[in-house]
Amino acid sequence: MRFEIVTIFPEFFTGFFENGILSRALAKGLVEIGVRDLRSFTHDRHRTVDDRPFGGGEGMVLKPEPLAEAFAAMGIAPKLLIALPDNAPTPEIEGGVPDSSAGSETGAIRPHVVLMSAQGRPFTQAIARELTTREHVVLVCGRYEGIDERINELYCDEEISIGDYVLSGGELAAAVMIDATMRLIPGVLGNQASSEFESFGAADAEIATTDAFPRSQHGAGGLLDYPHYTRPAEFGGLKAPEVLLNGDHLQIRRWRREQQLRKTLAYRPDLLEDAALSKEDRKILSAIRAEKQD
Ligand code: 6GU
Repeated sequence: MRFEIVTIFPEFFTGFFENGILSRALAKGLVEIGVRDLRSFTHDRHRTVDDRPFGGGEGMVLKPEPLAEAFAAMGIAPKLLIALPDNAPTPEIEGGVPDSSAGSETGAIRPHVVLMSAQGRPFTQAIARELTTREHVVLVCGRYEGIDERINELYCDEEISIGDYVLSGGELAAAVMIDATMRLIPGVLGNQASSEFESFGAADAEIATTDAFPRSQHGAGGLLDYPHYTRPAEFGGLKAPEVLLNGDHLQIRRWRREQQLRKTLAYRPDLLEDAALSKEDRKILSAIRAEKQD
């Protein structure tokens, strides 16, 4: 899978590639990342990428021409905005932007173009999973007040936000999306199970109550993860929970499931609505809720 980042801060990503899991994925060739410096697509002395907003107001807006040139350099033509009859000839595009069939002639798939913006649809684990089905994803990092909306209309397939807060630019958001997505690519994590079983992973509510084989982790079922402990058994005057030390794997699974339910109820009760909950889970939840009423 290939990610292509369009940014005015290419140096922002340097350290990010050296991150353990990502650097190994890059070395193994499972992930490729390209960074495009938006300023290299300017032609004036000051390498101008922004301009004042039409209609007035605060801040600056990324101007369309350097972005359009960056897309052209990646072989991405503007989408056709007008629905044409099947037999209609390909229209000429004003301004001489390259032909949109460039990709299909070489058999290449059009990259999936994502605009990083606080106005986008909220990024989730499900979107990360969806992105892993794409061969080539382009992430456009906005800066200042945003980018000229015509670039969004002409080139972008979707607009994604990483949460309800305002960042100074899309770079951090792009890094977050790449991190969350690349770890779901088969072969990237040493233990493929760990991506499925942590918070927001695959649903598997029943496993917590089955007494099948001992397992180190169980299905999260759309819940938050349980707390983890390692040696020493006592630290800072606090003991690791006894149940984790006694080797009874069924008891351990039950304890972990209960912790997941407790944590989710406390921090993200909204997740319980769509979570795959067993009868046993619902019993545990009622008990936790009853405790609180005492
Ligand atoms: Cl993707 N960009 C910016 N500028 N702010 C954000 C964001 C993205 N996601 C949340 N806040």
